[in-house]
Amino acid sequence: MSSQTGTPTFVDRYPEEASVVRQAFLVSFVALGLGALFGIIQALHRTNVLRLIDSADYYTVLTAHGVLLVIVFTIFFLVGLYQWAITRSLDRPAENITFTRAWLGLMSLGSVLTGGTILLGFVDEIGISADVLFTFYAPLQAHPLFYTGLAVFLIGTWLAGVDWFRSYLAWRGDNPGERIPLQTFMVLTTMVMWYIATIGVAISVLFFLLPWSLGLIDTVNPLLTRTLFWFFGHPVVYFWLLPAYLLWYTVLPKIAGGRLFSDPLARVVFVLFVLLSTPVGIHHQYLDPGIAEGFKFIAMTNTMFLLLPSLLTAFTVVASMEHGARQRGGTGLFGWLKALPWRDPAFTGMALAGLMFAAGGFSGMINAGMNINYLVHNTLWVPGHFHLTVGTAVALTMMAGTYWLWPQLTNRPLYSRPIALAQVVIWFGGMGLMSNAMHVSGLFGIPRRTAEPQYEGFDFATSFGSVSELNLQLAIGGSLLFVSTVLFLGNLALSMGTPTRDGLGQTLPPALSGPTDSPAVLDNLRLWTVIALVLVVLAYALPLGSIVAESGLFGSGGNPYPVVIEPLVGWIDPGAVIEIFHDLLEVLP
Ligand code: HEM
Ligand SMILES: [Cu+2]
Repeated sequence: MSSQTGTPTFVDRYPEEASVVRQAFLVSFVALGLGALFGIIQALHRTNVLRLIDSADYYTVLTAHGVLLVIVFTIFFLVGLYQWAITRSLDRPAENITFTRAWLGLMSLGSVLTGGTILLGFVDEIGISADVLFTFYAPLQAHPLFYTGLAVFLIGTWLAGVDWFRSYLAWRGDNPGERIPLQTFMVLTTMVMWYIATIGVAISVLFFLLPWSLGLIDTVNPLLTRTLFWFFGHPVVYFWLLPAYLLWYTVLPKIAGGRLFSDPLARVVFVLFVLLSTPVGIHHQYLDPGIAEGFKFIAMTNTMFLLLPSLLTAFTVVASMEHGARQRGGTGLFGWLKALPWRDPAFTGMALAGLMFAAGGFSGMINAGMNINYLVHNTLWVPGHFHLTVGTAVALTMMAGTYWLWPQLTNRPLYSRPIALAQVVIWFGGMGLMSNAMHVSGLFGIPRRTAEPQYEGFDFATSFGSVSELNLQLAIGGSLLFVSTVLFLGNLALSMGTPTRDGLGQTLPPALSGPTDSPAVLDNLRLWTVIALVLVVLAYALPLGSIVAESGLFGSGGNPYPVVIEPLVGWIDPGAVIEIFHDLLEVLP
C-alpha cells in the first residue's frame, strides 16, 4: 500500500475495481500473445518463408488468430478500460463488485469454451474443431461448444453494460441535472450501440447456428446467417475502435501536455456512431448474390456518412495535441510538432496509431465503394486494410494506453520506458511493411485466407516489385510485429516485479470547451437509441424480409421442417405447420 503523498492512483482509491481491470487486461494480453504467435506462423507460412504447420491446419491457426485478437484481446481490453473509465469519471465504486466479477467470469468462461474448441482442431484424434474463421459463415460448421462459448461471452458483455448503466443511474440519483461526465457518456453510448448490434449475431447463433450444429435443425439459410452476422460485424469494428477513441479524446491530450479541444464535438462523434454504425453492414456483402443492388447502394451511402465522425475525430484530436504542444512552448505553423513528448511511449504509440488510422481510412474508402470493392474483394488487400485499423489504430493505442494506465492500476512504474518506446516504433514499422505488402498483393489479385496462394515465381514486370519481393516484405513486417508484441508483453511482465512507489497518480484535465457548451439534447440517450433503431429497421427490414421470403428461414434443399419435430410427424401434419409458416411470411414484404 502506498501512502497518499501525491495524487492517489486508481488502485489506491478503488482497489477492487482496479483488480477487475487488471484481470480483464490479463486475459486480453494472453490472447494478444497467442494471437501474435499464430499471426507470425501464418505470415511465414503463406509467404513460404518458413512452414511450421501443415497447410491442412492453416484454418485452425487463422481462426484462432482472428477470434483471439478481434474478440478476446480487443473486447477484454474494452471492458477493463471501460470499468476504469466509468468508475473514475463518476467517481464512485461499482454498485456490486460481485456482479462485476460475475460478468467478467462469464466472458472468460465463454472465451475459454470458444478458444478451446478452436485449439482442439489441432488434435485430430479428438474430433472436435471449429475451423470456421472469425466470421463463422455457414455452411462451415463448428462444434456446438464454439457457438455456446460465443453466446456465454455475449451474455457477459451484456451484463457488463447493465453494470455500467446501474452505476450511471445511481450517480444520476445523486446528481440530478448534471451533464454526464464525458468518459461515462462514451461508455454508455458504446454500449447502446453494442446492444443494438448484437441482436443480429445473437439471433444467428441462438436460433440457427447452434441448433444446426446440435442437429436440432437440418439446414440453415447461409445468406440469412451471413446477413445477420454483418448486421453485427460492422458495428463490432466500432466496439474495437471506440475504446481507442476514448483514449485519444480523454488521455492523449493530457499526455501531450494540454487539454481536450472540445467536449461537445466528442459527444457528437459518439452519437453519430450510435446512429450510423449498424445500418451499413451490407457493405460487407456487395458481392453476395441474393441481396438487391439497391439495398447495397443504401448501405454504401450510409457508410460514406460514417467518414464524418472520423474526420471530426482527426480534427479534434490534432487540435488538442497542438494545444498541448503550444502549452509546452511549441511555435510555428508546424514547428509545434517538435514540442510534443515523443519520448513518452504512451504518447508516441497513440500518435503513430492515429497516423496509421488515417491510412486505414483511405483504404477503407476503397472497400466501401460498391464498384471498386469488386477489385479488392477477398484479396489480401482486405487484411492489409484492417491491420491498419483494428490491428494498429486500435491495438497499438491499447498497448500505448496500457503504458499510461498500468502504473495507476498497480502502483508499480513501468519496467522500461525505452523498451516501450522501441516497441511502439517497431510495431509502426512492421505494420508499415506488412500492410503495404498486403495492399499491393491484393491489387495483384492474391487471395486472402489461403495457405497456398501459389503465385511463386510469377513476376509482374510492370509493377515495382515481384510477388516474391512482396512476400518477403510481408514476412519481415510480420516478424517485426511479433518481436514488438514480445517486447510489450515482456516489459509488462517485468513491470509486475518493479517495487511499488508513490506518486504515480494522474488526473485528467477538463476540456477547453466543456460539456455545458453543448445542447443538453446530446445527453438524451433514449432519443438516440430510438432513432438508431428506426434507422436499423429502415436499412434491414426489406433485405431480411426478402431473403426469408425467397429462400426461407432455414434455406432450401433440406428437410422442410426442423429435425426436432420429426418424431411428431404422423401425429401432426407438418404440411399444415409449413402452411402457417408461409402465411406468416406472406405478410412480410
Ligand atoms: C503479430 C502481429 C500480426 C501478424 C504477423 C498478423 C498476420 C496476419 C496475416 C498474414 C493474416 C492473413 C492470413 C490470410 O488471409 O491467409 C492475418 C489475418 C488477420 N489478422 Fe492478423 N496479424 C497480426 C496482428 C493482428 C492484430 C493485432 C489483429 C487485430 C487486433 C489481427 C487481426 C486479424 C484478422 C481479424 C485476420 C483475418 C482472419 C480471417 O481472415 O478470418 N492481426 N493476420
Ligand atoms: Cu464494415
